[in-house]
Amino acid sequence: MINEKLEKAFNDQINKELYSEYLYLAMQAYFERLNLKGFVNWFTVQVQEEHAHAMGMFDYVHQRGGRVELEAIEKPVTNWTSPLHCFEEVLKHEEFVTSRINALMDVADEVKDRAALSFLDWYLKEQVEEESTVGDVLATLKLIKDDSKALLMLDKDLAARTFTAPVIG
Ligand code: OFO
Repeated sequence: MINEKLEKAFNDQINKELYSEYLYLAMQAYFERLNLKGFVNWFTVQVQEEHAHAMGMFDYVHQRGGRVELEAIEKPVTNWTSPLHCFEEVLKHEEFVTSRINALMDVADEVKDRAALSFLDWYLKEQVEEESTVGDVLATLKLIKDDSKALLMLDKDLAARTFTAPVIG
């Protein structure tokens, strides 16, 4: 049976993962408005990944005999001044999520729940990967500046991203 304090921390993180899904859906809509279909594809995959992250925790809380309490999802920002600005915000958001996963692990540590710590290791590794992937796109966007041809080339690259359902835990 999961400790009550840890159950609450998991529920908070489920909300953050669902917010991530919602934020990236808003970004997907932004790139639809710019007609950059490769970016749209990149965010479509990102949205699916965030949903999988939320559901991984949703299933885990149940598996541990806990109760999932869904809270309201915050309204995301819906506009950005440029693709570069948007990706700066993606990186900031992923860094925030990393800090939340760390905080969740601190609670698991505090209540000495080693099984939860081992489960959350996957999320920690995923955050390292996500920050690195987003950092790469951001670095390219910084090089591109106002070169629309280069932006279209990046758009083409991002069109290749595909979703593979993660095996969590
Ligand atoms: Fe859920 O990993 Fe990004 O936010």
